[in-house]
Amino acid sequence: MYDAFGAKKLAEQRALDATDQEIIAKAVEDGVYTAWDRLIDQQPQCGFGQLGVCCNRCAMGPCRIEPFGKKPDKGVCGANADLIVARNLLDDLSTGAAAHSDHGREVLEVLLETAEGKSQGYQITDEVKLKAIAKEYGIKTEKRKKEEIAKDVARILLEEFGTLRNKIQMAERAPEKTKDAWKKLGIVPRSVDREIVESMHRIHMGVGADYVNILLHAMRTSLSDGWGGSMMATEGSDILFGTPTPLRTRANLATLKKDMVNIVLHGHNPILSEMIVKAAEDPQVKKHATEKGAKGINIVGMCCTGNELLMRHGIPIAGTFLDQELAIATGAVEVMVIDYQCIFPSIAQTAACYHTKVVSTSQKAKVPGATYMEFRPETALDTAKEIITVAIDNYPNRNPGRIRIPQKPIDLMAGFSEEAIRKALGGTYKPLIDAIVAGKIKGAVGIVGCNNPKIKQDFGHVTLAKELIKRNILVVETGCAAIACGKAGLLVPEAADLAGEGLKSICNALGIPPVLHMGSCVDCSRILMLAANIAKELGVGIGDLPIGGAAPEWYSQKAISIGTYFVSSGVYVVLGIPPKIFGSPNVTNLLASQLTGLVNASFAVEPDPVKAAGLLEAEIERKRKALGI
Ligand code: SF4
Ligand code: MSK
Repeated sequence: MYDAFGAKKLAEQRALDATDQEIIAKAVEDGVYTAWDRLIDQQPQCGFGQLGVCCNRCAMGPCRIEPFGKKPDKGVCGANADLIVARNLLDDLSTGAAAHSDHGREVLEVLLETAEGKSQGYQITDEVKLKAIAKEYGIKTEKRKKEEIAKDVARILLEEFGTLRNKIQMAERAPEKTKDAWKKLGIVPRSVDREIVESMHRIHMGVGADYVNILLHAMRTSLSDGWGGSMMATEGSDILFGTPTPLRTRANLATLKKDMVNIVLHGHNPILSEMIVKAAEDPQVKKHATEKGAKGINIVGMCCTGNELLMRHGIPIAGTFLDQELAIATGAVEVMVIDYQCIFPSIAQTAACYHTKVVSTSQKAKVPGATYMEFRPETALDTAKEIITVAIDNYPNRNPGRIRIPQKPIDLMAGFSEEAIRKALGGTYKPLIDAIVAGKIKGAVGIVGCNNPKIKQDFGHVTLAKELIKRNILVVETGCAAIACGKAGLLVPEAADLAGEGLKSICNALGIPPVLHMGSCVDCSRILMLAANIAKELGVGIGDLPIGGAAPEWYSQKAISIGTYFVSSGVYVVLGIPPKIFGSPNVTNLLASQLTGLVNASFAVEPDPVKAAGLLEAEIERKRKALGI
């Protein structure tokens, strides 16, 4: 047990943000068992697992390979370290690609049901995007109602998950040179489900034994996510809920309100969270809240469903992945609504320490101890109102003595979709390209991904972003990385004062922050489109651009897929947490070095964010030199 002083010290080690530190200390004093405590209890973590050389794939195992040339050097089936590491990596990557893509499929299913008039509460919001995608797919738009067009668009996109079309049309958006590299390597993605199912087949015992061939399929599967499932999630969500445009909002745990019914929306898919936001506007629902003694309903986001709401409606965001338990530990959350991905399986046990109720909503993601309220498009708005009612009825159950809400939310600017960035530049990327050519901006880096309790919360994201902008490198972000930098005050135009002179002058001229929030994890597809459109304007491949990517605090299998589709598309990626590949020097060498000759990009691992900034800057300089600028 820690006294107040010890709890404060521990909190300072665990998180960068002052509001997080305050609530970590409270959680420690309250005796709440969080991810940081569970990590300590897991020490020492298995060395074979960390190196990726354990295999539990079949009933002849589990097997493990001695990494330093000792016996056993093969599993019972004869698999060596290269194969075991490559198969494990493909397994993880395919899990991540599946998670993104299944989310995308659900968005498209709702789009279809909306077009057919079968859903409740949804509508087609961005008709311009709907028609642009229809055109891309050869769907007639003249003299047709938007619902008719949407029906065809949803159906044709859903077909890209299956195998009949055998082609992902959206991957055609990549520049010719990038696609040529994919063709040469035989990694053009054919369909979302096909690549993922084939991954599962390939990693079965006795199928693939060649690690190179397995890794090539990993690249293809990741491309089916980035240029397929994730991109469809983004585009489908934009059609339904609107394409984001710049707006102002606030972040951190201080967005929770003392005298209001607090509802935290946690997970990934906007099809749920959008309806809760809509239902909270209902006058009857609002009246109910005041009858229970609250001043109103306060909805805040968390993780990527929070990012979706923040990007489109400016709903405040309470925090990142590692804030989910902290939000509950404020003692002020009536309900945490969850859909799926990045939700701690023990979240309901954390909630049981306070009055908070966890409401799970997806058939795919039931959680012991949570109240299950199934969310279906046909009854979406009714269910959303019922969920809010649960929260309101729980408000009087608060224990005032256990509530602590930090004082100061931080302002931020978000909503930088690819379309919004282009518009801010005057409809063309020329001003940005000119600034890059002139050296005012050296290049750009996408910082993405999660928190991981192995790293002080947000330290990797924030330190790296600050280092890069100081070096005149524009930063674009998604996921928890963007929330972290929002909490740290980097997502406001005034943060340009922290940037180098060149970047600062551009940001001041455009009134934008030096770190741009581009959305949720699936919205990494927006970064792909940004890179693709700039490359096309220049007549080069994505691999030629002076850009990079980083995931300083990643934990998720989805991040493996994201990192791999960036590298496969030509973007050098630095990881702050080592992937589980170091048990195979061959796999490591291929990913960290040989890929450069194939896609002009590779992976690097650098836990120190200042050194990571140096690596990214060196890569940007290499590409600038090759472009002759
Ligand atoms: Fe062991 Fe091979 Fe089975 Fe893996 S697939 S558990 S290495 S026997
Ligand atoms: S929520 S995948 S912790 S970014 Fe997308 Fe954050 Fe990573 Fe989940």
